[in-house]
Amino acid sequence: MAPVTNEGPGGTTVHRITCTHDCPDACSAQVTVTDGVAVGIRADSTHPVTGRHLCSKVDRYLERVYSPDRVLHPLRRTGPKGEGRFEPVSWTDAIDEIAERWTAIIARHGGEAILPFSYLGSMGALSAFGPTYRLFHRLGATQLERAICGGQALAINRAMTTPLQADPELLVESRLIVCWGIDVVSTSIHGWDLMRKARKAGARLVVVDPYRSPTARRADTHLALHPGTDGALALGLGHVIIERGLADQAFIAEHTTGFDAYAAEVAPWTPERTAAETGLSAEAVEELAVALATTAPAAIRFGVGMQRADGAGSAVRAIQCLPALTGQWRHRGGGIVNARTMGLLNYEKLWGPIPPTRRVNMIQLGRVLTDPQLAPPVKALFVWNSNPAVITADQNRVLAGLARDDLFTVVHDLFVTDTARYADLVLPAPSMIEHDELVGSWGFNYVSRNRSAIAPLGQAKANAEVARLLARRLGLDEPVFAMSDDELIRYCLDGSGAEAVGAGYERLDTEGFVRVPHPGGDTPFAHGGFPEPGGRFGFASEVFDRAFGLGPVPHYRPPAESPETRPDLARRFPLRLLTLKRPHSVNSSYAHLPVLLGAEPRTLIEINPADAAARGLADGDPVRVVNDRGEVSGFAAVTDHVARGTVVVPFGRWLTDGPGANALTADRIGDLGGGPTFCDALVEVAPGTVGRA
Ligand SMILES: Nc1nc2c(c(=O)[nH]1)N[C@H]1C(S)=C(S)[C@@H](COP(=O)(O)OP(=O)(O)OC[C@H]3O[C@@H](n4cnc5c(=O)[nH]c(N)nc54)[C@H](O)[C@@H]3O)O[C@H]1N2
Ligand SMILES: Nc1nc2c(c(=O)[nH]1)N[C@H]1C(S)=C(S)[C@@H](COP(=O)(O)OP(=O)(O)OC[C@H]3O[C@@H](n4cnc5c(=O)[nH]c(N)nc54)[C@H](O)[C@@H]3O)O[C@H]1N2
Ligand SMILES: [Mo]
Repeated sequence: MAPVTNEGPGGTTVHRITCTHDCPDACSAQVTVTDGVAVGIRADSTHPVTGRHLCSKVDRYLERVYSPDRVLHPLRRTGPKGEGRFEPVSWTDAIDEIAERWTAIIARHGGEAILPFSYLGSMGALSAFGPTYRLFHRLGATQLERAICGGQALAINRAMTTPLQADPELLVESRLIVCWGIDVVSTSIHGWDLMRKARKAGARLVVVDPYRSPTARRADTHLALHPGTDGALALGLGHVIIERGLADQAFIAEHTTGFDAYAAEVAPWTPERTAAETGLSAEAVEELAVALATTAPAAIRFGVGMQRADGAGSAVRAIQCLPALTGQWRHRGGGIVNARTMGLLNYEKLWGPIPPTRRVNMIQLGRVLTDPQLAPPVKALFVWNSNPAVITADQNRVLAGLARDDLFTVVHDLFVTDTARYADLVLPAPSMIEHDELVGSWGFNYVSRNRSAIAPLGQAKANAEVARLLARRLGLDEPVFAMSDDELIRYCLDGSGAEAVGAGYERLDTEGFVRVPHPGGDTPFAHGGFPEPGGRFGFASEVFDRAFGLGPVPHYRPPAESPETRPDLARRFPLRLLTLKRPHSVNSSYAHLPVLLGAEPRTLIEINPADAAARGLADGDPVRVVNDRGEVSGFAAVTDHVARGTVVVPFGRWLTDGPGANALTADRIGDLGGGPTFCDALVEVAPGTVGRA
């Protein structure tokens, strides 16, 4: 089916749209439009991954599109920052004001006084990585390090150049699937469909997760380790596999280097020591090790969830050692599956040359905005595709920064988010069905092209259009700023990796989405071909050492804040914090809409029965979660889904209920790749006062 078909009388049309939410599934949906109004959305079952259903959010996407809260024209602040009082202003005036303020700031403080801040509110090529990047490159603005989401694995894959990944769709052939720090049932429901198929054919599912997540509840085995101790588990598994003579000696000899150094590293990680560090039993560690070595094909699907602790990068590398040790790369459906880079599209062409300006990590926005020593100071903030007031670390510091009267803040969004409430100007953005896009997928091997199904609501303008308007007003005359969306899509695809594998402009325009071959085929590393010298996997990897300076062999790096590593802190804050995504929202998107608020009207703090009893707390009691960084109010949900000593705070709620999960998180950067430590923090739970939450 072409992206648009006429469906009979009454001017009804059906449009194929690939979802641009920040999600691995990148689903294909059909939007029915009558008289210019979208009246229905359903799964496009011709898409092999999407199949017959959408997720609970996109099923109700039209509530988002036509929400009474949509920003429909530019707004200028009339009250104090944070209060959210605005008046309408024209696009011309808004663009003029931005250009004048930026020009003055650049003249006085230099381009680095401007900070662009974005993430993946839309993961479309034009919206996320498009001409907006180029605009800020041209202005010599400060650069943003965007490592907030799985930055550790991305950095390792970048250093190695070829990611260590099997085709995710081959998981249906696996006999053993280990979901390691991923809650597929909530965060990749179509990935879960594949796992269900595998299980129907007899596969076993093991989940490694400190929380009994919806996925863990459905697993054959759930290993509830302490947060941030994944590296110890991975080394402990290696220990047992070697100790029991279960390593694939032929694969190791032919396709790897540095085995002896790795064997020496894992030698002290006996099942007992691993158990002591992770909180698991020695038997559980031994059992999983034997299963990984003796079941074929076995695949480890590791997620972003395990990349929120100080040692997560080292843990990822230790996990990467396991399929090389067991020779699982020999088999279709064996090895590792994780987030992929959307590298088939020529985003770099859109960005243009990157100037040698300073870089700041988005995780440290609060620190950057409030640091009196920073030279030059950040005087202008431009936010698109993101809601930093909610999603980045150390929320109280972020809010203090956003409240600065001398900071000129512009927020481009569909809604007046918590961040937008602090903006001087708010610009209206379109939903994913209101503009053209080129969409990669970070979960599966697909490339898609969207044509808008309906006209933008009100005066909404897409990110690329805002970049064009600003560039024109600022006198930047590069060809990219003169290209229409369609021309940008063509430009991005011309000579791209996508085009080389058959997903060129014409075909994408006709077919909507194209499945592209998995790099390296069905068994990319069965015969070596690893992205290291000699095509051999480096148990002791010079590439890894050179990139990160952590030594060639993965070491265990414990959590930065745990009762063991910070006994001083644990005397006041004895509980380990998990800040978890919600099944019915995408990060902070939907958190103000009935989709989420219907499912979770209140902030629920999940706590183990023993921990609740020790604090005199009963289910439903008002509680406060506290540490030195902040405080979150909510209601106790007493449940054995969380282990004793751990507490769960929901991530993504808006400030309507008071501070959210990130009021408790540290802006500490983890061991490599600039990754976050959102699930590496100590807290205490205390009785709260009724009312607020
Ligand atoms: N419904 C929904 N879907 C989403 C999103 C959403 O917000 N809602 N967000 C999207 C985005 S941006 C992303 S990155 C993906 C993320 O999707 P996932 O990769 O599934 O990551 P999370 O949901 O953050 O966490 C998954 C699990 O990791 C566990 N975890 C936390 N810390 C640790 C640890 O130290 N070790 C281990 N082993 N496990 C740990 C958590 O308890 C949680 O159950 O989902 C995407 N899809
Ligand atoms: N404590 C804690 N913090 C976390 C996490 C966690 O698990 N725990 N997860 C982290 C992860 S993995 C991620 S990816 C980040 C997510 O952080 P963000 O990417 O900031 O995610 P959202 O909160 O969904 O904000 C996206 C915003 O973009 C807007 N938007 C959507 N489409 C468009 C568009 O076309 N144009 C414009 N201009 N705006 C648009 C949406 O309305 C929304 O307000 O959060 C991170 N923060
Ligand atoms: Mo993410």
